[in-house]
Amino acid sequence: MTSTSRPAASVPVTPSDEVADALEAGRPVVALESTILSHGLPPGRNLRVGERLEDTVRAAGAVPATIAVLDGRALVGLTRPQLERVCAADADLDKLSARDLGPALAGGTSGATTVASTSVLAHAAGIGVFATGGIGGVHLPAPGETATWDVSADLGVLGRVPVLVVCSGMKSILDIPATLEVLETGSVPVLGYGVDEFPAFYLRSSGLPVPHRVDDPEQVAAVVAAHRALSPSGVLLANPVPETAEMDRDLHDRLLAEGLEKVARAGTTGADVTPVLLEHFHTASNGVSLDANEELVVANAALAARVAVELAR
Ligand code: PSU
Ligand code: MN
Repeated sequence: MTSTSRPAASVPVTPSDEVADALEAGRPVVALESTILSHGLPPGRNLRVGERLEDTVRAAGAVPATIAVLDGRALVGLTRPQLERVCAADADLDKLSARDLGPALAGGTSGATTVASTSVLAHAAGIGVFATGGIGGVHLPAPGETATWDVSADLGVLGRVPVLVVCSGMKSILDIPATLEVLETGSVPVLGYGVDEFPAFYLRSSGLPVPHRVDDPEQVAAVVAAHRALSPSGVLLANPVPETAEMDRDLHDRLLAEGLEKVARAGTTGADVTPVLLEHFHTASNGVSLDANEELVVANAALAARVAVELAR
């Protein structure tokens, strides 16, 4: 079974014809998110990456379904003009988390979907596998604080929506140990792909042990199938950034310290924190972090497609 369950006719998602046909026939489908394109990558580059992700999924034998909300419609599988609209320099799309979907659909507005909202819409459409770059998590406390309430909705959704999310860990701009604890609380299995240490987005390792190691797509599919038979939560598959694209650790640590200072100085909070930090990395590293981001998300799309193919057997 590749899909989690077929949506009822009343579910307000609009699959493209290609995605609807694939789901109907039980062929593998991989969901892709749009926030990484609209808020995580610069215009121009984002469209090329969006296309490359879709091509990568196809090359591995699955159908890509990039998800976004346009004019109040939750689109599952974008046409080329729709993808261009999401990636346009003047798109000015909202960043829609899961709680924002109802207001956006009812109000006829447009927005890009995060890991949380993409997971919800993928599941509603009957898609069980989703590839992204890095999930959101528990943010680091502001200077002088000891804790934060800024915990990404991505974590709560993983705890209640049965979608396999393939990522390169959580962004290294987060409190990784705290995020792993919250995933445990949510009963989300965390799998390391070919590694014993949990990856950290731009870096291959966070230094923290991964709870379970898997080494091939067949093994991932077996774990997902067994988990789904027992539990309603999602599964997190962490695939480290390819070695050739990993960032230098010293450069990474310097940019992270600078970025956090910038966020604190500007008083940036909530949904704006992640895009501001990513943008700082991309400009201050002269694109080194952009290359890492592109290569890791492409690798995740390829792996997600291979797992979706296995699950559809
Ligand atoms: N992966 C990337 N770039 C991104 C994101 C993921 O490589 O921009 C997005 C995802 O949509 C994720 C969001 O859900 O960042 C997390 O935002 P927040 O920390 O505000 O929850
Ligand atoms: Mn947040």
